[in-house]
Amino acid sequence: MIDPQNSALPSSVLAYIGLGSNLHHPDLQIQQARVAIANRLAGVIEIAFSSLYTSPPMGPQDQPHYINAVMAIRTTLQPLDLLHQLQQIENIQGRIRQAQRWVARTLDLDLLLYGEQQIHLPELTVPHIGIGDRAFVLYPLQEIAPDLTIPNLGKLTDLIKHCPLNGLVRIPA
Ligand code: A4P
Ligand code: MG
Repeated sequence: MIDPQNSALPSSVLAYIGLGSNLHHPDLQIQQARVAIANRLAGVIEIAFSSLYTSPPMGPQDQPHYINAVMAIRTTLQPLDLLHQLQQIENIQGRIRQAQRWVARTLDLDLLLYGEQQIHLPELTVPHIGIGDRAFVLYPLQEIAPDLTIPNLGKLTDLIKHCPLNGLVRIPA
């Protein structure tokens, strides 16, 4: 559960990251990314990490099932700096960017929430554009932050009521 009083990083912001992978041992990709974010990024500490979940691909169906998880962090990084650090971790883990959206990838790191901020930049939209209707984001979020309210969208519990599982399965630890 999230401890809002956590003060290990003064003046930090509580942010949420969505992790996804469906290539080259997805569970290991997620684990490796967790370590990179929590242990190797200056100005970031891990607050909570959900179970792993598996689900069929959203988008083109000719690709493997995904493994997803969400992570809560506290960070002193500004949103764009955090995004760039996450993209660098994607690149290190062999992410190949293609023109076509939603194709198979070794690692996708999405900045889901950054405090209560709403950000509309060419490079960065926060809350993440898909946060309100993706089972593979909402259900893991519910596990680590059941009382969460998402700017502009409302309570997580209400969003979940309107979001079928769509084949999402939690993987026991
Ligand atoms: N960008 C804007 N806002 C953000 C943000 N909040 N977080 C920009 C991260 N990036 C953000 O992303 C494209 C551009 O989005 C970036 O250059 C960044 O500046 P990308 O990761 O390069 O490409 P993408 O992931 O293919 O596109 P997109 O539209 O971000 O896709 P999503 O929403 O990430 O979805 N099915 C299952 N079951 N599980 C999944 O995790 N993921 C996707 C990708 C498709 N199907 C899936 C899953
Ligand atoms: Mg993405």
